[in-house]
Amino acid sequence: MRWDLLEASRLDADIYETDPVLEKIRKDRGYSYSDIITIDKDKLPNYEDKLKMFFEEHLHLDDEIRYILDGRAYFDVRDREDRWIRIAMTKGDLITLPAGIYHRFTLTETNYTQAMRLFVGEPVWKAYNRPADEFDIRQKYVNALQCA
Ligand code: KMT
Ligand code: NI
Repeated sequence: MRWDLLEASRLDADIYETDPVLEKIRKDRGYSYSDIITIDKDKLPNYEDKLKMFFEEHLHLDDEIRYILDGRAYFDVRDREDRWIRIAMTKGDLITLPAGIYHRFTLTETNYTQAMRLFVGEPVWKAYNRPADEFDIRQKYVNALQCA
C-alpha cells in the first residue's frame, strides 16, 4: 500500500528472524541496520519520558522504518491539509515514514508493543520537533507531496 509517499507492507512477524520476505526487503532497500525495542512499562527504562518524547510532533532527516513484531501502536502523520491521520499498526505491519514527514507515535490501550527499527547504514535517530521547516529534506518532502 502506498499513499502520500508513505509505504506499508504486511509481513509474518512470527518468523521475522528467518523471513525471506523481510530479508529481500532489507537487501533491496539496503536496510543493513536493525534493532528491537520493547515498549512496556516494566521493561523499558524511562518509559513515561520516552512515550512523551515519541508523541511530540517531529521529523527526521532520514526515513523512519518500523516493523511491528508484537502488540499494537499508532503512528500519526500529517495529511496535505496538515490534519492528523492516525495509522493503526498491528503485529506484522512494516511502515516507512519518509524523511521530512511530520509524525508522532503512541501506544494503544494495551500499552505494549515490540518494534524493529531498520536503517540504511549507521543509524541516526535525531528527531527535530516541529517547527523544523528549515531543513532541505523537509522542502524536498513537501515538493514531492505536491507532485504525488
Ligand atoms: C521515533 O522517532 O522514535 C518515533 O517516531 C517513535 C517511533 S516508535 C518507538
Ligand atoms: Ni520519529
